[in-house]
Amino acid sequence: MKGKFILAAILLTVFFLAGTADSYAYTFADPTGDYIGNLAFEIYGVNVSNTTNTITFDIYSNYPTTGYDIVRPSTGAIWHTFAGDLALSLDGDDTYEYGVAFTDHNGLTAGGVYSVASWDQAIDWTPSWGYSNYYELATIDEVGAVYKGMAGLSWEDITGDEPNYRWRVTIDGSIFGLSDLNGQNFKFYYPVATCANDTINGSYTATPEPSSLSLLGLGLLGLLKKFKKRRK
Ligand SMILES: [Ca+2]
Ligand SMILES: [Ca+2]
Ligand SMILES: [Ca+2]
Repeated sequence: MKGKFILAAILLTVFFLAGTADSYAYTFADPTGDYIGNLAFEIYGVNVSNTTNTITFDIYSNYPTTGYDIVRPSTGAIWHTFAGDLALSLDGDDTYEYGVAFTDHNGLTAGGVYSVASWDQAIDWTPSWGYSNYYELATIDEVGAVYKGMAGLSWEDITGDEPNYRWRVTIDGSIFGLSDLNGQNFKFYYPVATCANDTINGSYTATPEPSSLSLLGLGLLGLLKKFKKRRK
C-alpha cells in the first residue's frame, strides 16, 4: 500500500511539472515593490520554457504597450518611455550578444532578433533628469545591431491587474544556428522600459520538453500496473 502512495506521489509530481508552463509560479520571480516611480514599471517574474527547437520567455509586468510618460516634477518635462528589449547571452558570460526588439525603434523592428555590439544604458538619459539610480541596460544600440531573424512576439492583457500584462517571446534555435537547444544555456536580462525602472535577469538551461515528462509519467503508470499485477 505504501509503495502505491509513493508511486502516486511521483506521478502527480511529474504531471504537475509537465503542466506548469503557464502558471504564476515563475521560473524567475522578481521581488514586488522594487520598481522605481510608478507601479506601471513593476516586473513580477519571467517564465522560461523550451522545446527542442524553440525557447519561450513569458514576461509578467504592469507595463503597457503604449509606453509610459515620466514627468519631471521640477520642469514638467515629459520623457516618453517605451518597452525595453530582451537581452540574451548564449556563451555563458554576462555580455549580452543578442537582443530582441520589443518595439520599432532606432531602425529596429519589433520582434526582430539582432546580434548586438553594444547596448544603450538608461544612464545615457537620466543624468539630465537629476537621477543617479538608473543604471541598467535599456535598449539595443542601433550601432552594431545585425538582424538575424524574427521571433514570435505578442503582448496580452491578462486577467488581473498585478501583473497586468504578459509579453511572450518565442525564438527558433535556428536563428542562433542551433538545431537542438537541449543543454544550451541562456542568460537573459529584461529592463521593463527604456528607463529600466525595474529589471530582471536569470540563467536558464534548456531541458527536454514537457511532453517528454508526460511520456515519463505514462511510463511510470505502466510500471505501477505491473507492480500491482505482481503483488496479486
Ligand atoms: Ca519587481
Ligand atoms: Ca555573452
Ligand atoms: Ca490585466
